[in-house]
Amino acid sequence: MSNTSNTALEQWIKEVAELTKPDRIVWCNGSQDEYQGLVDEMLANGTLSKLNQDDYPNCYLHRSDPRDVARVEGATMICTKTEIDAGPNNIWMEPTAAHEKIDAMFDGCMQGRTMYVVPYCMGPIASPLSRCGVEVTDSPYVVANMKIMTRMGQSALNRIEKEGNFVKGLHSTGELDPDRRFIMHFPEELSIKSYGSGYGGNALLGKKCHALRIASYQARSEGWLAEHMLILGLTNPEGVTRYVAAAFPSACGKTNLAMLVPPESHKGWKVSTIGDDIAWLQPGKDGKLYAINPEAGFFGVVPGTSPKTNYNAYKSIEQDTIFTNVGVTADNNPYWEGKESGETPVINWKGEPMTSETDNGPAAHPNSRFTAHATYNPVYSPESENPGGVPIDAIIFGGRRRELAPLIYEAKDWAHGVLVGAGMASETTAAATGQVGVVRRDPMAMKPFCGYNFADYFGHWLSMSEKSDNLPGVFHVNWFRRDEDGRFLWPGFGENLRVLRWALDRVDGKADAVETAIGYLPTAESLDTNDLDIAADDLEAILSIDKNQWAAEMQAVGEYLESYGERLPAALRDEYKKVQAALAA
Ligand code: GTP
Ligand code: SPV
Ligand code: MN
Repeated sequence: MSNTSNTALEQWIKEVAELTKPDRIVWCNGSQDEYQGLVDEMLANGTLSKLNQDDYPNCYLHRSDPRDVARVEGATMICTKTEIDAGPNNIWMEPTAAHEKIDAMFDGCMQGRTMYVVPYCMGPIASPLSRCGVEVTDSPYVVANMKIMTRMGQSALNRIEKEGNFVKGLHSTGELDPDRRFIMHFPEELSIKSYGSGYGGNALLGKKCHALRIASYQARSEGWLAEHMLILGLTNPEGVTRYVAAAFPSACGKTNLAMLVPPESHKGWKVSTIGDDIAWLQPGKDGKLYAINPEAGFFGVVPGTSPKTNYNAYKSIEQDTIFTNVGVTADNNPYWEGKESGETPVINWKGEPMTSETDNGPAAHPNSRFTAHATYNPVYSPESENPGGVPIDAIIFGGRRRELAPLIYEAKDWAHGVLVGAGMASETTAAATGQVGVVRRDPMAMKPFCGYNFADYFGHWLSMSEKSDNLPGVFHVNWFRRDEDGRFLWPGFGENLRVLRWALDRVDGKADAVETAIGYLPTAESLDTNDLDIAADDLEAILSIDKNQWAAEMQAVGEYLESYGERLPAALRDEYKKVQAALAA
């Protein structure tokens, strides 16, 4: 009996089974019973443990292998036929050699295990902007996470059978040996092969592998954008809602901004969440860019989540949540740094005892994550299900910069906005293995996620102005400026609403600005600072630029862009030269 009317899918599953030799094949239907069955199985074999079910109903803890806690950019590859198509921004491997290398690892790797076939849809099932995939995995943890993070199971399979096409993703946790770990992408074949990791971005193939690396490649040829962006709705006291998309690098504030709670001073304002990590944007008939969130859940950074910093995330993870790599209290509640619940951890994320917060810490791994369904967010927007997406009025780029970048500035036009995105830099975080806190170039927050040559990607961004005559305003923000003692100059979190308001007022032509060489900055009066707790000289520092520092920065941006060689669009070169000239004037 066949499991699907799609013969390509049936055939591929047969080939994969012949290679990996599982004991059993399970086609996932996405039901709640199926999810509970997987959870029970993982509770029985120790992959999950129960948290306090009174305080945290249906919440579970997963402790991963301590060597498998983040994305591995050094083992992530783009395997296009020619190296130049992957670009200097990616690690490239020739496709035939890549298949050979990773298939040798997959050979027989599922012996004694179950192979799960997981059809999923990225985006609302009924949306023409959505795309489907099938992930084959031997990890029940991955299946359970995919159930929360995507529209998974029968409804996705139905769409695949109707449409015919899907992205193929093959995954095995293998031996979890860091030396035998590869995340390979074959954009020309619309396929992904991931071996040796169970961690989110490496293993939940619908997310970064499909919705960003493969999708960005498809988007280029089809005229849309697949971006590492949150999408939020901002409703003013008059009840008018506008939509904003924002690209910040990993662990730089997307989830927090997407769920923002307006401060006391902003009664009547409301933020609602469409998405917290990925946006697919496409020009609509009216010339505006429309965005959908391809995901259905949050795979968010746990540490730092408190009722004060991110109340809505805190509420989202009080039930039906999978916690990965957090600590535990004596009451068997999940514990993490910055929870601010007055609790004390007794076991750290590795399962080792702790006698106090500082003994044998941190309690939670800095990249510990929660997996929670989007609808638990108190400010979840039903517009997340709108098949047509939401119209975007502003695109905001941002990074973690202790110096240099002001609180906000506006690009002068679309092409300048592309430069602002392409020139982004940010301090590295625990979301990927490697050193933390080092400033690196991270164009559009897509350095780890663009499935093709960045030079072509910048060209594609520039070309959107030919496809759409009502593009969003483009801005750059920085919540992370610090003084010499490391203190943040800007209070951030809820107060970021003031910055969003300024951006939308600029789009509407309602806010004043100072023109500088790098773009438009708020005047002291145009940014609402009523009831804001900030020292005058701190405010002054984040609302101004240092020309000498910026001349050095633009020199570095120019050198970085020129490293892409002859594929770099001439229009982007013109843009950075214009800014350099303005800084020199
Ligand atoms: P990924 O899921 O990795 O893509 O990350 P993300 O961009 O969604 O990051 P997230 O919102 O989880 O934020 C990561 C860290 O930034 C947390 O430690 C937050 O507390 C911190 N953060 C977020 N917003 C602000 C802010 O406005 N000010 C300051 N100082 N820190 C912030
Ligand atoms: C990120 O690292 O940007 C994340 C987490 O959002 S992961 O899914 O692992 O990519
Ligand atoms: Mn992310």
